This record gives sequence, C-alpha cells and structure tokens, in this order.
Amino acid sequence: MSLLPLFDNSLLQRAAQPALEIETAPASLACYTFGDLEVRSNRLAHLLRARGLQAGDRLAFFLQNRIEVIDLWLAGAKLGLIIVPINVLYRERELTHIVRDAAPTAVVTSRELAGLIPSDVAIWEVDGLTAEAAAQPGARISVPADADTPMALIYTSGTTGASKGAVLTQGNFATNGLTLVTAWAITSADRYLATLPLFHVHGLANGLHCWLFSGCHLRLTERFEHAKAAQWFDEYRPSLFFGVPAMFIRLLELPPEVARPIGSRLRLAVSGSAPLPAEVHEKFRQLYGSVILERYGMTETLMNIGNPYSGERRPGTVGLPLAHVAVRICDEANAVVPDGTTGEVWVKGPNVCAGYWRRPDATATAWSDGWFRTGDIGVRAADGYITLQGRRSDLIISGGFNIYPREIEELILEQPGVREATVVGVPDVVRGEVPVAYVVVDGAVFDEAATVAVLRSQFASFKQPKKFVRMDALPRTALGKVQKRLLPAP
Ligand code: MCA
Ligand code: AMP
Repeated sequence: MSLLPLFDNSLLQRAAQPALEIETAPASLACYTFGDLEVRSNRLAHLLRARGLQAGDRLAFFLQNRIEVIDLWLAGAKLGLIIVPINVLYRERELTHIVRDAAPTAVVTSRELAGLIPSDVAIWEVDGLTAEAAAQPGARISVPADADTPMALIYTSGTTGASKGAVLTQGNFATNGLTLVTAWAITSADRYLATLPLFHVHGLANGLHCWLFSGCHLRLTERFEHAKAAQWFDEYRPSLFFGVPAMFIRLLELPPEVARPIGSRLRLAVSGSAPLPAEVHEKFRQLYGSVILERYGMTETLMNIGNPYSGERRPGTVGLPLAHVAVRICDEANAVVPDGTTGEVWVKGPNVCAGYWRRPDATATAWSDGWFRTGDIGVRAADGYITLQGRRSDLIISGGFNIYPREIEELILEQPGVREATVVGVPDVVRGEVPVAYVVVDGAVFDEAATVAVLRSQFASFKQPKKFVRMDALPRTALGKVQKRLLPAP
C-alpha cells in the first residue's frame, strides 16, 4: 500500500473542495482546494526532478508550519524521496548531526532560519523554491511506490546521546493514517485545527494524513500559541483537535463561557506524545464538556495504543491496541508477563518502522524476534486497558518535545570547571517536565552564564536546563552510576 492512491481520494476526487486555510496576516486567510495542492506539488516535483533528485534521495526541511511543508511531503511521495523533517528549535549540535547522518541533497528552509544550517550542505530557500516551481508544469508526475518505499527519516533521540533516524515507509504512514481515520470516525465533514508542528509525527503522521485521507478541512497555524487559541477555536469552529498535554493544560485557562461553546462543537480532542494527567482529563471534561481521547505512539512505530472512540476513555490509561497492532508486556528475560504485572511494552505491526538509518547495531538492539521494544514501561489490566508507568531510559518529555539528558550532560561536562554533571526532569505544571542540571564544579573556574550561552547556541530552547544546582558530589552507586532518584529537589 503506497500513499499516493490514498492521497488521490482527496487530491483528485475532491479537487474542487476547499482543503486548507492558513492565516497570512491578521484577519487574512490564504485558502486552497485539494486540486490546488495537487498542482502545487506537481510543479514542485517537476522542479525537484530538474534539480536532480531521484527516488531514495533525502531532502530535509527546517521550517515552521506552512503550506510548503505540505507541498514537499506530497512531492516527496510522488517522487519516492525520503523527506527529513527537522525540528525548527534545533540548533548547531542537533542540526550538524542530522545533516551529516542523513546526508540530504539539500535542506529547504526560510531566510530567517538559513543561518543556523551548517555550511556543508546545500540550502534551498523556500520562497525562491516556490517561486521557481510556479513556472513548472502542473501535470502529475510520479514514480511507482509500494508499502516498503521509504518516505521519511525522522530523528528521535537515542539513549546514546546522538539521535537516530527512524526509516518510516509509505506503508507505515498509510497504515497509521487509515487506522486513525477509521478508529476516530473522521470524515470529509470534519474541521481539523492543526497547531502541532509538522516536523514531528503527531502533527505529520497523524494530523496531515488523517486530513488527506478523509478529505476533511484543515486550518493550519504556524505553531500553537495559547494567547491565540480562543480566537482560533471561535473563528474556525473545529470539530477535531490533536494536541500534547501542555496544550490542553493551556486551554484550561479559558473561561467557561468561552470554553463551553468550543467544546460543544468539538467532536474529538486527542492527546498524546506525553502522559496526560488524569486531573487535566477531568478538568477539561468539566470545562469543555468534551472527553479527551488519549493515545500512545512513538516516532519509530507511529500510533500503537489508544482509548476507544466509542466506549470508555479511561483517564490515566492509553487504552487498547489499535487495529493491526500487536502488543506484549515483557519482563527482563523477554517473557510475556501476566495481566496486572509491570513490564516493557513491545509492539509489532505494519505501523513499525523499517529500522534505524545506517545503524544496524541500534536496529538489532531495539528489535527482538520481530517485536519492537519501546523502552516504555506499562501494565495491562484484565480488561485490556494499558497504563504507561514510566520509561526504561531517563528520557525527559517537556511540552511534548523529547530530551535525552545524556547529550546535554556531555556538553556541560565539556565546559571549563565542570567536574560532574547530570540532567533530570523535574515536574512542571504546564510542560509536564523541565530539565534541571546538577553540577559539581570548581567554583573559581566555572562560569554559569558562559555555560548557558554555549548550551543555547548548541541545543533547542526546550532542552535548556532551567536551573544549575551545585552539589559537592553526585549520589552514585558502587559502580559509579549517578542515582538520579537520590538528587535533592532543585
Ligand atoms: C515551541 N517553541 C517554539 C515552537 N514551539 N518556538 C518556535 N516555533 C515553535 N513551533 C518555544 C517557544 O519559543 C518557547 O521557547 C517555548 O518553546 C515554549 O513556548 P510557549 O509559547 O511558552 O508555549 P507553551 O505554552 O509552553 O507550549 C509549548 C508547546 C510546544 C506549544 C506545547 O511545546 C509544542 O509545540 N509541543 C509539541 C511537541 C510535539 O509536537 N511533540 C510530538 C512529538 P523558550 O522556552 O525559549 O521561551 S511526536 C511524539 O512524541 C510521539 C510519537 C507521539 O506519541 O505523538
Ligand atoms: P518520540 O521519541 O518523540 O517518538 O516519543 C515517544 C515517546 O513519547 C514514547 O516512547 C512515550 O514515552 C511517550 N508518549 C507518547 N504518547 C504518550 C502517552 N499518551 N502517554 C505517555 N507517554 C507517551
């Protein structure tokens, strides 16, 4: 199963239907039909081919949400390219690693962001690219593809510090999108407010594909801004909203007279990417009259488990395995544990990626007998509902963005005067967790402001430690491993 025939239900079959609106200036919207998207992506595909891109070549984008991301995705599917989405908040270290590892032909970016891209890769400025594409033919251009055709390389932080590219195929995106459209009863009558970034799988694999597969209507915003949320909901009147818990927590700030009408029009609100606190689930229900559907996924697997659309959406749980997905809970000896017993969540299905890009070692470690070991710890109740209880690694999730402490620790340790460093997530009301650094330093040499400046230049803003806590020594096991649980509150 390749993607283009599924997109064609909208691009060709609904060519004249309104597909998308994007705010271009206050009170001014650019509107597109599905036919417009078909022609735009054909023109871009012709241009990409003229620039030498062929099936299997990588093309990266480093962009906020904008129509060109959609054009690139569609043109990529048509030409069999491997699209590499890059988080716009990434800075020097993250960008250098991805660009070297994925070796894309070019990075498509905006004028404002171009200066951040390492100089050893071609940069294609997005407005120039779009202007040049406008002169290309609008007729369909495509190459044969199937379920195994790679569609994207999406970088996900590894426990080793350097992130790995998950090779996601057209079949992965097709399965995931079709499963969600069916599970969540999405139809062409829906109106989807898309504020999630298109460079991560929540916005890309779920949002974009549910929209294109169902032929519903989309309002795309550059990013989520809680100050604008009330206005967006009021103007656009969405029936669908997908968000991370931080967004739902922000939405709890709206007064009841604003929230109620929003909730009455919202057919479905989906939360994922990080745990949704049960009290947020309950407060949202009280304020909006809408019961959030929480689901669980990963970059490597797209969506695995979700609460039912019809049936109990149980707060604090991620629900039941999605269609086509097999789930096991296993112990340290790789044996399946009985219901009620905690273990690691393993998954198998056509949603699971093909492996890590050029990392056979990491691929071999993550898969066991055809099962993908998620690293998430969970328990299954007798009635099948699964609750996630933590992670095997010390991954921090802040506002739905992932942080692996190791990469931050490594850079802090490189700074003058730092003897020991460890980074942990501490609870935060809005973002769930925020990173805090515990350091043992030589006070005469260590310069906190200089360290902060280096971190800011190298890493995304959400990875910046909110505080440096100075310690005389870090608590360690007899083997020297830092015991993060024994650290004092910051
Ligand atoms: C956040 N910031 C951004 C953006 N998003 N800056 C530019 N463009 C963006 N798109 C920065 C802000 O500048 C600010 O930086 C900080 O993040 C917080 O922004 P703020 O406006 O205060 O927002 P907030 O109310 O705290 O909410 C943050 C957020 C953001 C909008 C919820 O965290 C977000 O977009 N999260 C979504 C992440 C996501 O899509 N995850 C899915 C991964 P500063 O701190 O310097 O002031 S896929 C996944 O996990 C799996 C597979 C799954 O299951 O879905
Ligand atoms: P990523 O590396 O961006 O693919 O993030 C995947 C991780 O996000 C998973 O391994 C989980 O730890 C976490 N995650 C996603 N959805 C949920 C959820 N509903 N509840 C708890 N954790 C989640």
